Amino acid sequence: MFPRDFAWGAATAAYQIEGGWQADGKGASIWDTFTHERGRVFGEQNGDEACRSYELWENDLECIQTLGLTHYRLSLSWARLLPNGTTRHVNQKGVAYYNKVIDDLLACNVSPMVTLYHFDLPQALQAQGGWKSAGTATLFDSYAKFCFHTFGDRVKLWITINEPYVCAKLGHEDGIHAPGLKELGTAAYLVGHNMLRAHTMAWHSYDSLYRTEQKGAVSLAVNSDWLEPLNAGCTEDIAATERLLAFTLGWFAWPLFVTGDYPEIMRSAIDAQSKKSGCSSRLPSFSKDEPAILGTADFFALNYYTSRKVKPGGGCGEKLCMKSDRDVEDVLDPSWPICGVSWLAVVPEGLRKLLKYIKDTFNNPAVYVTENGFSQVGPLQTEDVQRAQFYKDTIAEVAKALQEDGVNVRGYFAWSLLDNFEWADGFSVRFGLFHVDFKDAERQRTLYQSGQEYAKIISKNKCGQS
Ligand code: GBH
Repeated sequence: MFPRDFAWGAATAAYQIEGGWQADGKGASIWDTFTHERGRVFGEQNGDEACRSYELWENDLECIQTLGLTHYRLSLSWARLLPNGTTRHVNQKGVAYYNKVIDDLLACNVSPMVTLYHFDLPQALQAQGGWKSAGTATLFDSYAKFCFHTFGDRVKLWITINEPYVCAKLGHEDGIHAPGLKELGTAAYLVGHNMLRAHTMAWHSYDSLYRTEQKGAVSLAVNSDWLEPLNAGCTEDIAATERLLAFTLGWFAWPLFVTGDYPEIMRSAIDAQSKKSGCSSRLPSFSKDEPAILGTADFFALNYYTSRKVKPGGGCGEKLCMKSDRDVEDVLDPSWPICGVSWLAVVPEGLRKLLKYIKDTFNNPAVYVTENGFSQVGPLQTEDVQRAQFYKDTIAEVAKALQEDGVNVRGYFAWSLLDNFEWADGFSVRFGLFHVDFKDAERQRTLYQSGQEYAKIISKNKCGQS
């Protein structure tokens, strides 16, 4: 059903699994700071220890082998490598840790896909303005070059930034992710802009300094729901759906794949709201003096979890905010089952539709589904029948996208290898293919039924059979 070289993966992120938050000279990140403040995370939990993957990496490697993965997507902790965020001081213990991870993977015939940034900015850089500051993009570029130089002989698939949408909106508008800012209608756009600039600089660095020798590929991972008008025949709902798509997927994918600039729908909505309030546009512009952004993604990296129906609505009183710029409300279809978190309606066919949309809108790029998963709540219950079914159904939709819609899908990464620190939900929400016992000092990992199911799917397809 799948091509021979299809990437079968699972994904994790440094802060969610590693622990060792102060081990061997690691610097603090904004998630260390955020989780140590009261009232930020469910049950006042934090990732100080998490799955303890910093000490127990070899157990993770066993999990990876049990599943038969061909690829493993991990993220590097910027502050573990560069404790103050800059290359002036390199933490060699951190370098050694990731060298071992990468070498062990390759020794087991597993290809690493490496994310440079998955939400965990070094605290030292937050103190200088964080992602609101243009200088952070330049420092990210130096960090990226350091990583290409250090690990790029062995890593061929790179993600610069994971989900800039989430960093920008949840971190700087909603305040529910680190750094916990609620600066309505301004900071998120600035953060998104600097993240795009950071990505672009890093891609150009790779292209000019490393690509010829290392022969890898670099992209940025966008998250997007599949969106449909609440009433298929209603013009207002159709327009609202287009607006929300522009403000989520389009915000980052349009500049990278279509025009080198933000979607027109997004720009004009923000401009109009800004003008009403007598201020200049809150959406920054790309400068002609900077490296071009169009074409700086070597593949399309998509994190898909769920779907929504859309209609006009929103706003936040008199204030300017992203809600009033977007003027949309998204709702769940009552027929969609919900799993362990309220936002995750189970809609496997949404992935197929979104993949087709990406093919048509972004000029048929190579696509990796870099995250997709299903959450469970509660205690050890390794018979996670629903999730096993979810993976079967979702992968069947990916197969249809490949075969019937001709989407150039190159790989699929389940989120996540392990139950882990689920950001504001702490350890209460479990996304793993392996259960992790967080009460156990050894953090015992136990295969869920869904993990078994995924392993079966992989082994059936790996050899290009069936
Ligand atoms: C991914 O984001 C992350 O990359 C990953 O680290 C995380 O573990 C995984 O999801 C599972 O959550 O709380 O109602 O405001 C997926 C995109 C966008 C999904 C924000 C959750 C929050 C909805 N996420 N959304 S709400």
